[in-house]
Amino acid sequence: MTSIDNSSFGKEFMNNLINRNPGEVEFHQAVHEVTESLLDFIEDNPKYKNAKILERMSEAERIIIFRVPWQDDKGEVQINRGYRIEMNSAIGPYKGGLRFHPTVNLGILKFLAFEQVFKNSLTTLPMGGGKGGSDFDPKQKTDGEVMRFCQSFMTELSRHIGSNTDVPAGDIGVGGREIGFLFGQYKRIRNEFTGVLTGKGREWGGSLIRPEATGYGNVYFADEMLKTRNDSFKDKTVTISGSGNVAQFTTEKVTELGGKVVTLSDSSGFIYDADGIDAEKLKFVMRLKNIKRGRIEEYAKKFGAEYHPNKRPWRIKCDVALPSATQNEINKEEAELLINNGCICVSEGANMPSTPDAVEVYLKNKILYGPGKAANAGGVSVSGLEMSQNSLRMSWTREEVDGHLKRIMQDIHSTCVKYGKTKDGFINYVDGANIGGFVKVAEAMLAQGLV
Ligand code: NDP
Ligand code: 2IT
Repeated sequence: MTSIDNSSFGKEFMNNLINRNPGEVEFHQAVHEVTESLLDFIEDNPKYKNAKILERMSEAERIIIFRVPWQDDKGEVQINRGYRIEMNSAIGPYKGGLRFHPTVNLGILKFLAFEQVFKNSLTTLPMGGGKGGSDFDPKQKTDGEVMRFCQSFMTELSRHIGSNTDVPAGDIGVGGREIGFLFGQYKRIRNEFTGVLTGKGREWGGSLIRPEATGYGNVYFADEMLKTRNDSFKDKTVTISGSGNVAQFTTEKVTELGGKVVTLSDSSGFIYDADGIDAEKLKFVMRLKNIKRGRIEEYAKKFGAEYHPNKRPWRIKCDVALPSATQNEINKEEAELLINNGCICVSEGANMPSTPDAVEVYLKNKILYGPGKAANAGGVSVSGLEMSQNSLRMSWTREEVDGHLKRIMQDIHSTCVKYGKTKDGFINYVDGANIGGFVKVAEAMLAQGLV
């Protein structure tokens, strides 16, 4: 397999990308990974190379950056920065979440938007890719402050989005509460009730299973990977990071399938509960995180579990690891620790949680490794189904949506096998997802001319 270091096209392409996007290290990382997978494929298919498809895909169609002024409860003026990256609309309207977190910057949102294009293509649904957000930190803010921020953010964003143009959703720091405030302001400004956001409440156009979809979808995907080795979640010990939307519903589905989840985390540390986080304990986590908005440390106090401040859970022995917090949260040493402790499967609920040298460790050891753009595509898939239901002015049952989600995750798995199976039978899901996601978008771009 050709790698960037021994391909003149690859080296020149990456050098140009880094020079044109200085300092955006996460964006460089995401493009580098995809390019490694695509080099041979592009050489074998000169039509993509001649039309400079990869060069065009790594340049956003449009980027919007704007001021978000708002007033806190003390009456003090606050200023944040808002963004929307409209990355690629070859196969459908821009689609992807909004992240509210103090670390948000242009490079992080560009990496997320770039990955989203491939992910959305893999879902089989007609969605282009985008991402947005703000450096606003919802933690320790009152509901009133979050509402005023969301209203100000949407006052500008509303000119750039629409149900056939760009359809944002949630991501880190953006859940049901924020989507509600954003939707209310959009409706007021544009005077239209449309499916302009997904992740809405079920009383006002939201889809059943959307809150569960990313976590459930990742477990369905990991289950498909396990099946290729005649294995399942039954009696597996599972480590999970994060304790937000994705981590919570991942825990629920793993437990339902007979696995035992022993860790959860937040940005302050992780908890280790050797007895397993069962349905009752998960209810406590959901109340703690979604209503009280407290710290995971409180779990350890309540249930007498271990709490490890400022640490990540990867030192804990497990069979399956499901990172569900943030990017670059597993490094090379942690990947080695996982494997030395007997881990056979890593499936990513978060976007790009493993550093490139951690991924190298997984592939070298031939464990089952599901990269985020395939494994966590269940969230945006049910967003796509929410858009369909909004267009039809109908809503489907839990069973119907869950059935679609399962089928989509199986289809994504098959696509990864189709493009990622190597001669010795090993499935390289990284190559499979990158090539599988690329083809549909590249063909659409070729058909649409120089756009
Ligand atoms: P939430 O905001 O609900 O939860 C995020 C969790 O991750 C929290 O426990 C948070 O801890 C922790 N976390 C966030 N940033 C950091 C950090 N820098 N270091 C350590 N811990 C951190 O977000 P989601 O559950 O929605 O998202 C989690 C991941 O899943 C993200 O990578 C997101 O991009 C990805 N994803 C989400 C989808 C969705 O549908 N929501 C779809 C596909 C992927 P704390 O509370 O302390 O901040
Ligand atoms: O990273 C992701 O796929 C998401 N945050 C969900 C995007 C969406 O539009 O539902």
